[in-house]
Amino acid sequence: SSLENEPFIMIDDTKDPFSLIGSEPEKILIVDDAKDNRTMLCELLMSQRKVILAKDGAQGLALATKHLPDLILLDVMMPGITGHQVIRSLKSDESTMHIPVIFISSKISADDEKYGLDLGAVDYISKPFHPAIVQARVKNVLREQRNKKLLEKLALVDSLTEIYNRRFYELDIRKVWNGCKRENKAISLALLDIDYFKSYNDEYGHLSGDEALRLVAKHIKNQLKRPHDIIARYGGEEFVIVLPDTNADDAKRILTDICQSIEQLKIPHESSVISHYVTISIGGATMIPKHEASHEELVKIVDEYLYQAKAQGRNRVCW
Ligand code: GH3
Ligand code: MG
Ligand code: MG
Ligand code: MG
Repeated sequence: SSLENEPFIMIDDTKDPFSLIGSEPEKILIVDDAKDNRTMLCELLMSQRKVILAKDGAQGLALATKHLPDLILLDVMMPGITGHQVIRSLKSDESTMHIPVIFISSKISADDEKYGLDLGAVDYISKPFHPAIVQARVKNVLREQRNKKLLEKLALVDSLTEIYNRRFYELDIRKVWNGCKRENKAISLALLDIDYFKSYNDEYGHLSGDEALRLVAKHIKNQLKRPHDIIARYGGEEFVIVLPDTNADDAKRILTDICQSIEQLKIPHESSVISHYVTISIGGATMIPKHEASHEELVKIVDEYLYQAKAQGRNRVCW
């Protein structure tokens, strides 16, 4: 069924990687041991969506983990693993626990339905099913799911610069830290601060300051090529860069390039003491995470190096 007539928040989703509403068709996994049911449900739901079919619980679980669908339509009575066991398994796995599940079953007593909802299903459809009811309920759940994803992304993106925000950084650094600790890999971190930005605002006005912040953020983001390297807005005119699995030499080269390229952007800054253009100072450090250390200690070191970069004249990387 068409999604075109639905009321929906309009967001410009051309600004990758934060295309806030995915343009990919939604994926629905149908798990039912009766072939006729699978065929009918597939025909009902396939318009503008991708439908994946599983003929029993085991296959359902495997396909759910592999495809991470946006919705699962789950039969209850199946030979082997029942629908109840399938949903328990889905809800106990971090990667699948957030996928909404709708039961579709001929077990239709109030107790059956309550049991299914208690297991974490978002809805319960009785068999024999009415085609229009299946379509309407699926549409509702998918809409909720889209809105939820949209809000989750909005919560992690800085609205001015459209790079990640501090909250995303806090989540990301924990994951990266633990990952590098497990694999005994180095992690490099950097704090970046725009030089004499207060006087930039004084000279050109706050709106121009905002524009300069956007330009600098976008430029740095474009220079980070590997998918796991991230830049986030740390505070006012400060940014943080996380480079997982990156040794000190590589990190120094990347950050030196970034520092130089900002001055080469030639954003006029006539009241800067050290240049005619906007420049940044960077503090950086590399660590192999150890049991006793935390990522906060790395931040502390990096912050001291940033202070040194400022003290030594700005527009430089200190290590
Ligand atoms: P330094 O070289 O020592 O970093 O000097 P600075 O002037 O950049 O340092 P300071 O921390 O004193 O000033 C930071 C300025 O950044 C002050 C604040 O007005 C400006 N700023 C922070 N966030 C924003 C923002 O979102 N938009 C604009 N336009 N300015 C901002
Ligand atoms: Mg069945
Ligand atoms: Mg600052
Ligand atoms: Mg500054």
